Amino acid sequence: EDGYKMWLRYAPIPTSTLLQQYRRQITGIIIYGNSPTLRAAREELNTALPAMLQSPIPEIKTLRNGALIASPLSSLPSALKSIAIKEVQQLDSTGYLLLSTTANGKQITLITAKDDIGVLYGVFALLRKIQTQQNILQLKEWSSPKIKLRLLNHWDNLNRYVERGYAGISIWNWHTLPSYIDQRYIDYARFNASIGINGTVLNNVNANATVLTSEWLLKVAAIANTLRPYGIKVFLSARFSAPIEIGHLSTADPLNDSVRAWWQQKAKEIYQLIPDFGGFLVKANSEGQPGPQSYHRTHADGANLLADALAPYGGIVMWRAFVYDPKATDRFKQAYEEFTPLDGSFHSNVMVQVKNGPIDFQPREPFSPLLGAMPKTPLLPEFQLTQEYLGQGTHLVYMSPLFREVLQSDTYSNGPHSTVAAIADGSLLHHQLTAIAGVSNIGNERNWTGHPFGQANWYAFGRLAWDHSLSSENIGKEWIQQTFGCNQATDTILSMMMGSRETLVNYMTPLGLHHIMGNGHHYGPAPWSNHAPRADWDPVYYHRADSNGIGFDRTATGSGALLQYQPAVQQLYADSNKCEDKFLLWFHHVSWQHRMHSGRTLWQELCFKYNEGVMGVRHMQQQWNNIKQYINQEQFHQVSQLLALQEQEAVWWRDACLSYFSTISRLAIPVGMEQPAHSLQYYQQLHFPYAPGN
Ligand code: BDP
Repeated sequence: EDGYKMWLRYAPIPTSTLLQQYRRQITGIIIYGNSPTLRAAREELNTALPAMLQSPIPEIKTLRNGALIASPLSSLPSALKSIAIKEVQQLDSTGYLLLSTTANGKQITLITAKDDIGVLYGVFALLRKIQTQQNILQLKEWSSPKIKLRLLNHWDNLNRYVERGYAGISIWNWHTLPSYIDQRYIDYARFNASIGINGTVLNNVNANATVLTSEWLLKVAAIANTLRPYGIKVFLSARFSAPIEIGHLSTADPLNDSVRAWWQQKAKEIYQLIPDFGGFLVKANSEGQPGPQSYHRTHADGANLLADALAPYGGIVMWRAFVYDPKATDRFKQAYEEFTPLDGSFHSNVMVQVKNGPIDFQPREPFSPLLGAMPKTPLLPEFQLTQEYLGQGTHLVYMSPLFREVLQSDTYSNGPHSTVAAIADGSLLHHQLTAIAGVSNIGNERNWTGHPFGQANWYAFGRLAWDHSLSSENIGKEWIQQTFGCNQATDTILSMMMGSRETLVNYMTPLGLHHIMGNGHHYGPAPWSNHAPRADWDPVYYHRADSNGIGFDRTATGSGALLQYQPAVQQLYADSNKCEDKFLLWFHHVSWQHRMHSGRTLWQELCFKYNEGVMGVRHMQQQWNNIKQYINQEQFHQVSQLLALQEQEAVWWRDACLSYFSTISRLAIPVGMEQPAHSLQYYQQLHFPYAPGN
């Protein structure tokens, strides 16, 4: 029990009437067909069922009571086909149907779909039910994914260092590829398929062109071959200047004929090796990355160049909108300003990939105003699973509530109910290309994600990408039961998880504070920091605390960023007396004496929230201790140590931030609240030589 198996542990069902029921319900397996995907389905059933039911479940040839049939509709014998055809017709090409039914007088369970991959998804759905000890007697359930491309983005460098990775080095061992296929690649594919993830970008957006050389493409092809049976397509981050770096051209100008020919030839080479290659992800003219603007061309010129090269093969370009310029007055506004004028000029196989918030994956951000502002362009929201700004490798934070908060946000871009989710799934504007991306938190640590609870964020992202209407509670419960077993600890763990994101917001950046962490490594508090190479990397740029008050005025009287939203959204935030506390300092510079909804002054509320955050972590520690008997020793100890560290770090955040803000507000931390153990100078002098950098 070292966490390697994650949510696919397939632990024995404890002896009970339920176990007897499962054993009656599933007595043998029939799979019609023999593709690599169906073989993966068969293998999963052969591993999982005997382990959970503690009895052999043979493969059988003829129907009998308890037969479990897993096959695409087209391969089913006609009697079975006619039972399922109506429901299967309602599925998309990758959805699945689970059905308890009778055929030839026998009670059977049928998993079917239009395609083999749907069968694999159905197998995982059934196994999830058994792992979470649900009744499988009267199954009649069908499900299709709401979003077509459900992607992980690895920020993995070719030397295996993972940018913002807190779980060891990259799982892609480029050195031993293509000859050696690590079992981890197969297990990675299984975990992803079990939650419906169907695409992965293998390398960092701060890209190295080497991955596009012929030698490296063989390695990429070996990974693609391994993931393919599990329905996962491979994508690459493409470096815009690759024609210069590996093509030996003198330019990467998107309108240059030799450059165009180079990319076309490169696409042809890739598709010869990887016929189902997904396409390119590109970070251009951002944080030092090359891009079309270096040639006085637009992002659309750049994206279309690559899109044209990929189009003959069905590939797509995901062009990132994460751009900002050190000279601008408010970084918040920049992606919108740069991209909205380009709406309508991207070719049809381009998507624009937009981070969930306008700045950068903060513990809480309002949704990016770009989401909803480019109706002619399919937009794909990007979330960050790796906890760059959420405690990195040491804090327990369940991020599903963050994902859901953004997905459920109403942009009003096409009237009410224009949620971010409706943009992502294409239902709002009827785009055919739909996608969602999560920056991976995976590394080569034994348990994949470093912090054992990091697994829950990978899990939740996949489940929401499949169906964004699922609740964080239900997803969390599924994950807990599969990971820790079904026992009396479930509710306690769920309660820890459900409160954890708000707890972190409170001890790091309450009331709408943002970007007040240490420069570069982004670890730990540094609200005083004011001499980064660029002003928009400095905390003081974001909190703007002075003797009068604190916060960034983004209303019409300030930077005007709020005006990028639809009027209905503006109304929510425009008035500092009505704006929800949690977004207040995102949009307003308010006096330290500002009256909050609680009746406290802003200063008091800030102190209160920071304290609440620390108390929240202490509460999680107590909760964890209370369930010791239900958790295996190794994991219990691991999480206990991490929670202790989280408590220390929460105290550090609170004390460092309040010490600093109190020198600016000239107000004392209220008597009765825990006081900082050290002086402000102490916190300012702390250095973090071991914090993972960028
Ligand atoms: C920021 C990270 C940086 C990434 C960048 C990006 O600090 O390491 O390269 O985003 O998304 O969050 O490209």
